[in-house]
Amino acid sequence: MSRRKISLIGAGNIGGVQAQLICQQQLADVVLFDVVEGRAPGKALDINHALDAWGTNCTVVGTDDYKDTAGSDLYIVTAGLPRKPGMSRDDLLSTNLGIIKQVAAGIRDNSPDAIVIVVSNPLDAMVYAMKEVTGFPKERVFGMAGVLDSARFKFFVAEALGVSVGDVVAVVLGGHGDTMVPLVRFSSVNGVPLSQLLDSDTIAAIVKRVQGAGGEIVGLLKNGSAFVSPAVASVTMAESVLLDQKRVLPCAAYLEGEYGASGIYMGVPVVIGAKGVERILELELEADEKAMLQDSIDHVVKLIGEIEI
Ligand code: A3D
Repeated sequence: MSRRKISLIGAGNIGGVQAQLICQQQLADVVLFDVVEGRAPGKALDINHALDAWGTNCTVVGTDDYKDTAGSDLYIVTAGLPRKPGMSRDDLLSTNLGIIKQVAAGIRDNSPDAIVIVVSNPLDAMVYAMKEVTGFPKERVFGMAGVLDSARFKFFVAEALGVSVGDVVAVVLGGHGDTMVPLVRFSSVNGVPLSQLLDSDTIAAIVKRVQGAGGEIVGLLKNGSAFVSPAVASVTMAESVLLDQKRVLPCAAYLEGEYGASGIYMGVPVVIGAKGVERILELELEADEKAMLQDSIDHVVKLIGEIEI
């Protein structure tokens, strides 16, 4: 059986780490694409020189030609600008929309059967634009945000309690922005509810920090945004597709009535397998959780309303 093929559109900070992880995990051969001359071939060559030490046979090719991505099983898209200190993700809308439209056309014309995971911000709007321009079915176009947001939630809980991060279960719903909804009631340490382990002020402080964690890193780095954890989160989703793992992961999925939203992308728990988003899981929410989620829905609806395809 020949190896699978993943194309990474954007060979910046996140794209470079994704290529490295995919090779190290022997998931697929990688095509790394970027518009900046030399960036993708340079990173590809560098990673290929580590293959021997990693004992892997998967290789990376760097290119600026979409034809080299033809026949890919899966694309992960990070093309676009990251935030600078003081910017919100929404400030990237018009610049990144133009880029995503180009990328979507390249994918549609070269790999009409591919699955696409979008990472570029503002996430919920960019993944919507990707679906509109490719015309791909909703199952095959989805976004990475919730896996990262819940990983951040898990880390802050583990840190506060001095327990293994692997024992923390944390659920985050909603758009990928300041209105995201960390769901404390569904979060636990191996089944023990957070409310039995932490006082309400500490939980509230953690929730706030999760909502602002991306901005906290932008403020510290001053020149770019988080890139290792977004790469890991998106490769986790890609792995669930390629190995048909049926993992239950929070992803930006296209909603048609679920959670009271229609015609938008937003973070919800889904089953990810070989067909992409195979099922959306609907949680029964209480009134205060519904109100927070509605805020997030309203925000995403407004953002998507600003898009012209
Ligand atoms: P960066 O290191 O700047 O890489 C982006 C790459 O995109 C650069 O190499 C550009 O040359 C390339 N690019 C620009 N235009 C095009 C184009 N038309 N076609 C192909 N490539 C192009 O940024 P990064 O890797 O740190 O972040 C990439 C994106 O991910 C940004 O929009 C971030 O805001 C976003 N991001 C999202 C999350 C989520 O959780 C959703 C987390 C972190 C970053």
